[in-house]
Amino acid sequence: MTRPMEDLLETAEKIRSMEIRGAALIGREAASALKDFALSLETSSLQEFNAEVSRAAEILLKTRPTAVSLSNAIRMMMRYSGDEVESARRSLAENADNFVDRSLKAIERIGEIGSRRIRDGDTVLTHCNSSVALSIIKTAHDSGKDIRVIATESRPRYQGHLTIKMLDGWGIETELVVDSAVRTVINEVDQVIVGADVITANGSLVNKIGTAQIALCAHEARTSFMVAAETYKFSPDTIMGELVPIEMRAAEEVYPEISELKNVRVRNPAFDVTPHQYIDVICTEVGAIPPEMSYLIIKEMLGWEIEGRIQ
Ligand code: RI2
Repeated sequence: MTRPMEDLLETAEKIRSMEIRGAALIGREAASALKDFALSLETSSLQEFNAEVSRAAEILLKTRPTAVSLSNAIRMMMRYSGDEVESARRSLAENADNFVDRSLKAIERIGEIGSRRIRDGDTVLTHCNSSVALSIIKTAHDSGKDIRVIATESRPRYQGHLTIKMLDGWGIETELVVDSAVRTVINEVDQVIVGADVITANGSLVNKIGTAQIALCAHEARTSFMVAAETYKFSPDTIMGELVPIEMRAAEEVYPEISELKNVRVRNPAFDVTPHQYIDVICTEVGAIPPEMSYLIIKEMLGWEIEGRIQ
């Protein structure tokens, strides 16, 4: 196996095992991995270059089936052009750099836009570990607002532990709760803020398992529910009628000794779907929008992806 392929497989494995995780980071790391692969590929045949890059893109795409940031990033990479290997390499590398740049700027911008919706003295509840939701929380804190955060553990992978360490580092008062305590604390909460793995054409949210239950609680308690999502988290495939595949992960993540039990199975879906009726606003880098506007975001921001596919 060639060195470029070994390196790419190593990144793919880190994404699969969640050593690299979080939808935005997955997209950026996949873009960088594909760029490094293309830059170090030893060939002067454009046909071979195209075939090898496509093969590498397929490997990355299969690592996490739900996160649309990954497929949108790869599709943006694969729009490279060039009539010989060197120009194709340069074009792909440029696409990768543009994606990474777009992602980092979007997260900062969403922080600014979303933080305006947080008031001084608010209590915010967040689930899992979303860099984009945390950008909003940190920006509000940095602008001098006195806020308090309630963070869920986010079983089975406990990404909530990452969240509380980050919040602690920023000096934000934080309380950790088990996932099932959300109904107990929701009446103290002013805003729920979560990230997104996918936003569908009808404005529904696919995010870490447990998000839909939190949204239901928030709806019942009349608590505002805000989603932080860059435009590359919106799914062009859903305009074409495709359903979002929900990743099922290993039983051992939930119950490590499962092999000792003969009559028990574990079901471990990584994500769930929150209906758009439970979402007050989606903060994107192009503005805070109602979920019902998702179709337009897909058409305007990712329209190239569906061009030619709508008959
Ligand atoms: P950012 C994560 O998925 C969580 O579901 C989180 O809400 C979402 O990605 C978005 O994260 P996982 O990789 O892109 O932990 O906002 O399964 O960082």
